[in-house]
Amino acid sequence: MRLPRLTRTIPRPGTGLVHFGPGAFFRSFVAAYTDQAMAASGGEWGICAVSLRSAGIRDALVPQGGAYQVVEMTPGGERPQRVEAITDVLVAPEDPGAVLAAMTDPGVHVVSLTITEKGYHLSPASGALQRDDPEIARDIAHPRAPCTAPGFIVAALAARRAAGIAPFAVLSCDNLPGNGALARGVVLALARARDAELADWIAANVRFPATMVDRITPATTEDDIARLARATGVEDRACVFAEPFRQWVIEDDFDTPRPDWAAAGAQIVGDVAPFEAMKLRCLNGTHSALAYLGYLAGHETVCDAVGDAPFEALCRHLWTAEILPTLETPEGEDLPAYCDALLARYRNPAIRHRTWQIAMDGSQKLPQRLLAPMADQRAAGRGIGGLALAVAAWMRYVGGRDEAGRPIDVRDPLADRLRALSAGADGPAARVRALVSVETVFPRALAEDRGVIDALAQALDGLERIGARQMVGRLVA
Ligand code: CS2
Repeated sequence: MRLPRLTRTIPRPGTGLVHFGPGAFFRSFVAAYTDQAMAASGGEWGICAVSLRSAGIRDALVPQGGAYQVVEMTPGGERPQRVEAITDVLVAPEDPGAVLAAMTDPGVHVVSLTITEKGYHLSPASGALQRDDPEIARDIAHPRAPCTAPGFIVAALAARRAAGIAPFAVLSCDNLPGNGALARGVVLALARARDAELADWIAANVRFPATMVDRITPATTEDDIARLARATGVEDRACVFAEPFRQWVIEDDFDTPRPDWAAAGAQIVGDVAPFEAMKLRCLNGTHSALAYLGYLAGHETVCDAVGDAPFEALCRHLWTAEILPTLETPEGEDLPAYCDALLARYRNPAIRHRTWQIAMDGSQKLPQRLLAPMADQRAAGRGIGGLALAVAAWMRYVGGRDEAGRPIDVRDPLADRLRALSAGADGPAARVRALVSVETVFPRALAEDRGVIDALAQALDGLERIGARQMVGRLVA
C-alpha cells in the first residue's frame, strides 16, 4: 500500500535565510534550531536551501512543502519532530540565477553554510585559497555565474552593494577552527580577484561570525525511511535521524537581524575558539581515530568500535594524554566530563554512524582534528603515540586495501594522489615520507620533525604487520 507523503501544517514564513548544503546535518541542526527559534520568538526566518550539486534533497522536500522530521534516536526509542522552516530548495547548477535572486532579496539577512571542509576550497594545512582548484578558477573567470558557495556569496554581495541593499551575515557551520575567519578569507580572496573595491567593501561591511556546531547525524538510509514510514503511517523522504544531544555556540558578531537561536538553546558568546577547539579535537579527533583504526579492525560503526575494549581505552588515552593537555577550558565546560559524555554518545546503539562515512575526506579533516593537537604536543615535549597511530591508520586506509587485502572505497578529493603516493613507496617509512610531503595536509613543522616521522613510520609498520586492533591494544596496554 502506498502511504501518504508528509506535508506542511503551517503556512510558509517569509524567507530570511539562504543556506548552502541541505544535507542531513543541516536538517537536524541549523534548520531545526531555526524552526524552534521562530516558534519561540517569531520572525520571518524561512530558509531557502541551496544544493550545489545533486537534486535529491530538492526532489524529496518539495513534494512535502519543505516539511520533514528530525527523529531523535535514544536507546529507549525514536521520537520524530516535524520541522517546517524550509521554504524552498534550489539546485544551483540548474538555475544559478534563481540562487542569486534569492540571495539578493532584502528580506534575507543571513547566508549560512554546511558545505563540508572541502567546500571552502582552502589548503587544509595553511588556510590559503586554492586558486588552481578548477571550480575556484572557474568562479574567478566567470564571477557572475558562480559554482561554489563562496562564489555565490561574492556575486550576491556585489549585487546587493550595486542595488544599495544592506549585506547579509555569512554564518559558517562547518567543522573548521575559526570557521568565520576562514569563510571571510575565501570570500575576500575571491572578491579581490574580481574587484579590489568590492573586496574592501566586504571587509568593512560583512560579518562572518564563528560557530561551533555539534550533533551526530549519520546519513539517512532507505531502511530508516521505511522504518519511520511504518511507525508513523506517513512517508517522509527527507527525514533525518540524530542523537538527542546538540550544542551550537555562535559568536556574538552580527549587525544584521538574525533568528532568536538562543531561544532554541544556542549559546551566543564572545569567543567561540575554545569551544571549537574542544569539539574538533575531543569529538572529531577521536571520531577520525575510530574511523580509520576501527574500519581497519573491521568495526562498521562508532558504537561497534567503542564497544571493543581497546578502542574505548584508545579514546580515553587520546583525551587524557594527548588532547586535553592542548586545550583551554571553555567557559561553563568541564573537559573530563565532556569526554565522559562523548563516550556515552558514541555508545548510543540507536545511532549507526559508519566508520566509513567519518573516514571520508580525511585530507580535509586531519589537520584540525589530529595534526593540530600533535603539533601542540610536540611543541610542549609531550607524547604523540595515539595521534600518530591514528594518522598512520589514515595512511594505511588511503592506500586503498584493508587488512584482508580487499579494496577500500576511499572518498577524498585527493584519493587518487594519495593512493599513487602510497603505492609508489617501498615500505612503511618511505610511505610516510611520501604522504607527509602532501603540503596541503601536513604543515612543514610536522613534516620536518624527525620525532613525528619516526612515530608515524613505526605505527604504520605495526599496522601493516600486525593490524589495527593489535596496535591499539599495544598502545593502551
Ligand atoms: C564526523 C562529524 O563525519 C565526520 O567527520 O566526525 O560529522 C561529527 O559527527 C559531527 O561533527 C558531530 O557534531
